[in-house]
Amino acid sequence: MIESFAQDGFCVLPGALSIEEVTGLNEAIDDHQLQFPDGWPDRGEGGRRQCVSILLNMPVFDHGLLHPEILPLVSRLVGKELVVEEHSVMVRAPIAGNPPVSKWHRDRPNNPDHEFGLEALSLVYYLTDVDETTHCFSVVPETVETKRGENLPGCDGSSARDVLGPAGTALLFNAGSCHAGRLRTTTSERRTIHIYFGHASHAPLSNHTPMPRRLVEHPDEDVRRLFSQPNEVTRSSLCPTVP
Ligand SMILES: O=C(O)CCC(=O)C(=O)O
Ligand SMILES: [Fe+2]
Repeated sequence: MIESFAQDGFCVLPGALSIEEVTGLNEAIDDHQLQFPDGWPDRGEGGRRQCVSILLNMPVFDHGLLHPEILPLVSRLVGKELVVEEHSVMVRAPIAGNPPVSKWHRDRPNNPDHEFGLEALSLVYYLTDVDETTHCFSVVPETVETKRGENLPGCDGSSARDVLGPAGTALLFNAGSCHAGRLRTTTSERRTIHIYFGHASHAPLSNHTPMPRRLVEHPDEDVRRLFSQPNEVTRSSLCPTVP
């Protein structure tokens, strides 16, 4: 997996979640959408809704963050300063007509000083089956030498690879890689979890996700360390009330 990540800037992890785990997560999403509809704003792009606060209410999502087989790989890739930066769930609606064109982009810069060129690492879980008839995540392979070099190619998606797989598939990608959601005319909804990891000594990557107290103040020191670089929204939600 490490070699494949160094070669392409991403790797696919089949069967990362069991069918039972996927079912439990989808039920939690259904419940959350009913209880907290305002937490699911429509972000355009042919019907993309994304919730950044589901962790606060649904501890069933902790497993994907602390996954016993994936977290060691994440730690090996990012290094000893590993922290969790962002967590969200995305729901992309079916599209009856022509889909909008894909928006190719890099979420973050690459980091030439890092062994794998990583400023941020993203972990995506598919919670619905993804194939040629559904929306999918698509990413352009780039070697670690390219990412750490001075002549980063443009980002037009022409050599992108579509990541397909059943619900429970996971994907790790350098958030500095060129990627997009490839949207299709489809009757299927696509559901994904998006997690970003970064470095404790760098500024927080975003101010989107409030991390829950049960993780920030977790009894296990190794877990606490993952949440030791809280963004502002986390700090403000955890601080004691000022009279
Ligand atoms: O929907 C997707 O597969 C990609 C989404 C994405 O690139 C992002 O949220 O930054
Ligand atoms: Fe992105």
